[in-house]
Amino acid sequence: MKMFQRFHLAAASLLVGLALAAPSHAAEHVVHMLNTGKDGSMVFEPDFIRVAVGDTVVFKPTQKGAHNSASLLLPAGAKSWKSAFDVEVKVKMEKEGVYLYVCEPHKVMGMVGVIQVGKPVNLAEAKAVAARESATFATGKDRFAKALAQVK
Ligand SMILES: [Cu+2]
Repeated sequence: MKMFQRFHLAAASLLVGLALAAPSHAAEHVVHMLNTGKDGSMVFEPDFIRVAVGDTVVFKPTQKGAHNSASLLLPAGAKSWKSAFDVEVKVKMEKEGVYLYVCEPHKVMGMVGVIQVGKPVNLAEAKAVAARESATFATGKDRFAKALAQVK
């Protein structure tokens, strides 16, 4: 009986070890495009997400309102994107760094967001571009800064 218990324990720890060693599957993260969200009108929700290299971000037109998602600033070597209005788009995040994106029709209302992929290697550049762009917004001027403040 003792022998069996020991074997059982060994088998169990081997299984746990295998589970921990198994490569994790790339995750999908959903960002909703909304006319009205927790932070007011015309928002991406959540407007900041931290993901791993290889993960996918899904921009969902949860409330239709001529929203799109278009990259504004990318880390070196990353592919830009631009979706059609009110059409879901999936973007695979393949390069490490900070990404800024906007809804083109509502950028002026601060409909913008930030994605951190791995280490924020281009944070200084992202902050500079965000500040320059935000100065041109009519409303939601602080949204880029609030999202970027969550980068770590
Ligand atoms: Cu929009």
